[in-house]
Amino acid sequence: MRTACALLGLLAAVHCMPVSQETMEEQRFAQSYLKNFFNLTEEAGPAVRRGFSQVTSKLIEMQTFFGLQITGTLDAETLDMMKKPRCGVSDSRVARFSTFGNNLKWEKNSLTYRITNYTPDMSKEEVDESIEKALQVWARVTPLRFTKIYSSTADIMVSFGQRAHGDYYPFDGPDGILAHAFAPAPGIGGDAHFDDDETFTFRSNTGYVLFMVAAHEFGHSLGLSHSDDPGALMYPIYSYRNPETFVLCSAC
Ligand SMILES: [Ca+2]
Ligand SMILES: [Ca+2]
Ligand SMILES: [Zn+2]
Ligand SMILES: [Zn+2]
Repeated sequence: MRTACALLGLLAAVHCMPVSQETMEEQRFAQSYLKNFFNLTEEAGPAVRRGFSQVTSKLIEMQTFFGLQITGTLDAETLDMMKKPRCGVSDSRVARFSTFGNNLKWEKNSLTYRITNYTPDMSKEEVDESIEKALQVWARVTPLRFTKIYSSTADIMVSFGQRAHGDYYPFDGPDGILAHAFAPAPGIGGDAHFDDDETFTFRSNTGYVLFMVAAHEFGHSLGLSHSDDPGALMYPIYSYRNPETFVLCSAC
C-alpha cells in the first residue's frame, strides 16, 4: 500500500490517509441513530456507494424533520442534533413501535396504570406525583381516565430499567435516549419505560424532569407519534420546562 501511494503521488496520498477514529465513531453513531429513528435499513459497507445512498436520503429526511439545513451529509449541525437527549421512539411516519399493533387507539376510555419499580433519584412520592400529573395532562384533553393499580397487569405498565430491560430496545446509558413507550395494544402496548441511567428530577433544572419525560411518553401510550414542532410536547428532543406552569393546550 505504501509503495502504491508513493508511486501515485500526492493525489493518491489523500486516499491512503487513514480515516480518523473519531470520524469512524461518528459515522457508526449516525447510522445507528438513523436506524433507530428514521428506519434506515441499509447495512452500509466500507465502500462509498455510487449515487444516492439510503443514508443520504435518511439524512435529508432527518434534516427536514428538524428544520436543519438540508445537505444530505453528516455535518456539524446534524451531528449536534443527533447528540441531544431524546425519546427512543422513531421519528419516521412508519413508527417501528406501531408494529406491535395496528390499532393505534384504545378501545376503551378507562385505562389502568401501574408503577412497577422506582428510580433511586427521587422519593417514591415524587415519582408517584410526576406520573399522576403526566397522565392528567392527557386526561384533561381526552375522554380518557386513568386508574392506578398496585398488582396484576395494567394497560400502562410504568417501569425504570437500564440497558437491556426485557424488550428488544435496550437503553444506551446516560443521556441519548431517556425513555420510550409503546402504542396502544395488548401486552407491552401502552407501556412506558424510563432509562434509569439518567438522573430524573421532580422539578430541578439539573437532570431530566420526570413529569415532562413521562407526559411525552404517555402521548405514545395513547397512540400519538412525534411532532416536528419544537414547541410541541410530542417533539422528540427533551427540553426543560417548568412542571409547575406547563399546560398542554392553553386554549383547551
Ligand atoms: Ca400494556
Ligand atoms: Ca440514555
Ligand atoms: Zn417520543
Ligand atoms: Zn423498553
